[in-house]
Amino acid sequence: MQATNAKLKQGRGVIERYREYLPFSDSTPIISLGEGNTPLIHCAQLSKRVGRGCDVFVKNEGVNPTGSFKDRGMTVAVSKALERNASALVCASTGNTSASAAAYAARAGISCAVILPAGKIASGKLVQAFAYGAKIVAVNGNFDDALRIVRELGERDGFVIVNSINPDRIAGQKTAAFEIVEVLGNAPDFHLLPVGNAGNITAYWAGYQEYYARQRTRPERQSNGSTRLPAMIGFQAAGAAPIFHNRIIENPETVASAIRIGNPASWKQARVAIEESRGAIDIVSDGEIVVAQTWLARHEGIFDEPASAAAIAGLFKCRDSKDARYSFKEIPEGSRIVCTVTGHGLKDPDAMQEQMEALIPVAPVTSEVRRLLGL
Ligand code: AN7
Repeated sequence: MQATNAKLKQGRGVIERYREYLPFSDSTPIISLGEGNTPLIHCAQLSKRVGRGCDVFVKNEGVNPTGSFKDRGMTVAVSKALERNASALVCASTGNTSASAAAYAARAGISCAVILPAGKIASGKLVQAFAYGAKIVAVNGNFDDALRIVRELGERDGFVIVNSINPDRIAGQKTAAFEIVEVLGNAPDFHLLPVGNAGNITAYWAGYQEYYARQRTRPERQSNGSTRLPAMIGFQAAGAAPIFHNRIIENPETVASAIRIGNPASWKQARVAIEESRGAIDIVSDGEIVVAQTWLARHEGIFDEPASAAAIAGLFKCRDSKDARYSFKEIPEGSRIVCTVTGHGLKDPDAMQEQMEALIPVAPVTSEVRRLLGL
């Protein structure tokens, strides 16, 4: 059965690859879609833009099975839910958590209820929740209202919350940091990522710390070890920046609907990650986000969703702006920088609506086409 074994290996997800770092016993069922093992892409144009011989890498989480980093946490949360005989999942979401929860619930053969802020979910993500057969409730409120309701619904019998307040989600998501250390041979000097509910920055920091601790206690495991810890630099959208401003934002607003969150669940843990790593939390405007999204697609061939582009906009800010909380002007020569692209650009096609509408068809005549191409 060699062919079968090869196939099984190819589809291995984060639980099979990192079981010893996860809360799993031999009898825990595994619900996986082959998530993780995403490319860490060296970006020549981004590196040039930063200068000083720095190398910038993008960890492209947009190529996960449902198109975002949430799948890493969901495979663990749903597998653990099954171990506890759960019959239903529930989550609040700005879109990606619900897409991922719905897919893994379908795979596990259990039901999934998703509570969404009405009119604020990117169309690609809403399509996914419908496709995977979730029970969908839209509330006239924002994500923070939806999460409050989910908490109030509570962990009733057979019912598991799969937002990042569930520690199994964080445990799964920390595997992205492991993969980065393995590819680079060490942790990077800086790690930039968007911050919404602040679960991911918490998870990455946990992952980097865990590999660092292992290296110190078990140095024979060179290939898995890291001898440094990165500075964690998180970016919020300017209109949805509770951690940056150190206060709850009642009516968060941003084009990056995934991070339109005013009261993050992992606020304290994010603060700890930023302080312990000597990193920073900063803001980027919607305008900067849109520019960065287009720039990355056109210069590196990586199409990310607006929330993810906040990290790229943040990189530009660190490089170019006097107002940056963290300046890359004095960055040590040859530093390694990783930016996480958290979700795929196809999730949010509405962002390109205007350009798509401007496409007026012409007669199928070569001379017409030539004229439009300016040839
Ligand atoms: C693409 O789906 O909160 O700071 O409900 O979808 O860990 O919340 C999504 C968040 C960044 C922020 N990038 O991560 C949800 C949700 C993308 C996202 C974030 C989200 P966290």
